[in-house]
Amino acid sequence: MKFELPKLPYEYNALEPHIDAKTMEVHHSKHHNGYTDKFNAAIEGKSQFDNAQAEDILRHLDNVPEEIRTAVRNNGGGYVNHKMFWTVMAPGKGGEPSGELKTAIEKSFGSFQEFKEKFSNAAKTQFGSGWAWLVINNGQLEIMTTSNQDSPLSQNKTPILCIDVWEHAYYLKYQNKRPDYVDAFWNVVNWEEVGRRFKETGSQNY
Ligand code: MN3
Repeated sequence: MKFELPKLPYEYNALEPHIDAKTMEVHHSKHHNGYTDKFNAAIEGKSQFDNAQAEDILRHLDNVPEEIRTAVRNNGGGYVNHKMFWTVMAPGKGGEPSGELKTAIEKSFGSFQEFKEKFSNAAKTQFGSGWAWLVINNGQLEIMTTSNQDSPLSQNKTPILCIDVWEHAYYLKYQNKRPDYVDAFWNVVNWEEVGRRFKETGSQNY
């Protein structure tokens, strides 16, 4: 196997009560595992991907052979998106960003509260399955959504925060109430990790 399902950096029940253990277990061991297997199956035997990072494959979807491009877009996207999602959450987190990221969010959105409302709204109103993102686009912070498992990387944007709004991410606990799940998500956002990602890619622009 080329790409491996990453271990969660915490236990399945660690994000309770905001995200329940059963959802985390199914989401990681079934859904994320499924994307990982299908991604590996899609690129099997394609030696041009032997030393490639999954993120780089998504950055250059045009270079992926047409007959596997859709499979790579969907399952490679699912692989990479979830890998990031697990790291931007952690138990006992939430609160607000600090340092350079805080300054950048205030500069871009007016205040942390305004950012939070705008991001929540994007997540709550994304029609059907998809993701909401905070990305760096040409040095600027932006909120965006994608459908299915599409990655901002494929649009030359670098994600630093994301929320999965597929029903499988919340249905067991929240049923049809996606807004409640989005509101609960703020209690588990790992701002240290988001700040680290920001520093890595975009902080020089602020
Ligand atoms: Mn998911």
